[in-house]
Amino acid sequence: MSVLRLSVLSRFTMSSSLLIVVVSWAALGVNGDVAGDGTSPALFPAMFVFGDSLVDNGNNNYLNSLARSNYFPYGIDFNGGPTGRFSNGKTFVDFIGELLGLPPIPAYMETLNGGASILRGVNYASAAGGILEETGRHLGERMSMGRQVMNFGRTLMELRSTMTEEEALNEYLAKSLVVVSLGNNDYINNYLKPSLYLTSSIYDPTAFADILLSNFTNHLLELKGKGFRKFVVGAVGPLGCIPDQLAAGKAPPGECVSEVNDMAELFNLRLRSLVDRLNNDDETSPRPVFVYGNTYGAFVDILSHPLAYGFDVTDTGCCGVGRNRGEITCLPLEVPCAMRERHVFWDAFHPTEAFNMIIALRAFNGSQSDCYPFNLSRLSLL
Ligand SMILES: *[C@@H]1O[C@H](CO)[C@@H](O)[C@H](O)[C@H]1NC(C)=O
Ligand SMILES: *[C@@H]1O[C@H](CO)[C@@H](O)[C@H](O)[C@H]1NC(C)=O
Ligand SMILES: CC(=O)N[C@H]1CO[C@H](CO)[C@@H](O)[C@@H]1O
Repeated sequence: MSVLRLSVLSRFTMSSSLLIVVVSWAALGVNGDVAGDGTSPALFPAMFVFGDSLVDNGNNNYLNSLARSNYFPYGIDFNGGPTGRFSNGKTFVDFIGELLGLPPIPAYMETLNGGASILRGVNYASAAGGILEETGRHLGERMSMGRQVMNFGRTLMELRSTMTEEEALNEYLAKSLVVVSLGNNDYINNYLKPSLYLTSSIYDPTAFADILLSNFTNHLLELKGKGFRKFVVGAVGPLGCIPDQLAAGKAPPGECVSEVNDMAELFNLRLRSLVDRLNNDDETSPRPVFVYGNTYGAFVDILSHPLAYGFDVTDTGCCGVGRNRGEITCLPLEVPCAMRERHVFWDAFHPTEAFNMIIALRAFNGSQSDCYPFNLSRLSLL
């Protein structure tokens, strides 16, 4: 961590406000010595993660799936090499865990049969998985949101046998953080693939966003029903800007595919309203709190002012083949670009570790435009 922190410091010298954030991160003692030993006080007792390849930390290694990344050069900057994370290094959830003072959270598949401790949280995320069951089906096995929530049910049974005092378990669940980051695949591996999926011939973008949100809400309420109270739900990213979409040549040079970004914005506006509705309508006690993580806004900000964040390549993967290095995603043993930390995108679909860290910092201690109605640092105090 300390090496990373130094390189981050020098990278951010152009942006004094970010520099302050990074320095205060260091002051918090978030480094290899403190975080990760599992004994330091954390801001939440545990973190449970539901998501897709942006945050999958190895679940798909155990599935019969084309969406896997447990090979070099994935993990080239990760201590220990390839793990199944779709990045050169850490995911934004890894960084959020560090900022919160939590030890690394195991992948769900690694917790089965007592393989890893579940007490500080579990990550259920699965590459190619989406809100809808069918999403990503052409890539093979994956775990949808519904399946991930079901899998949490299994963890909960185990937690019940560990924490036999009902009150202690209830308090643990109510204080734990739930991170949900899903929906990207319902676009790129469903709605935007009309030759493989029917959704775009049945629904216009508004109706599709409504279907997604209605399913999403049901699953979220299911998690609430199991006792969770603190949720952060991530926006869908500006998918029209990823190398995979740029490689299709549907945008003028130097621009993103605006109709794809419009779809993501439609979804995100509704997601933000959903957060308001869930926060205002719920009278149960303890009152649940939902936070909207505006990864879309942060992403667009970084793509519009890359130099301020230390990036100079915003439209091309660091690893991958063809136009924008986005026609074929990062291949086994492919030699990636040299300046990984100056690239926003690692492969055709996923950002680099350098980018992921900024997103995590903004979720942890960003303003209302990053994290609405407030950031994770505040959420931890409730
Ligand atoms: C969070 O942000 C506020 C306002 O920008 C700043 O004053 C504070 O030091 C930051 N805290 C941490 C822990 O980074
Ligand atoms: C994040 O929330 C904390 C705690 O409420 C607050 O002190 C801080 O200013 C917020 N960060 C920003 C950048 O607004
Ligand atoms: C789990 C869930 O909510 N599934 C629903 C998703 O949306 C479709 C269309 O509205 C419903 O038919 C499913 O039951």
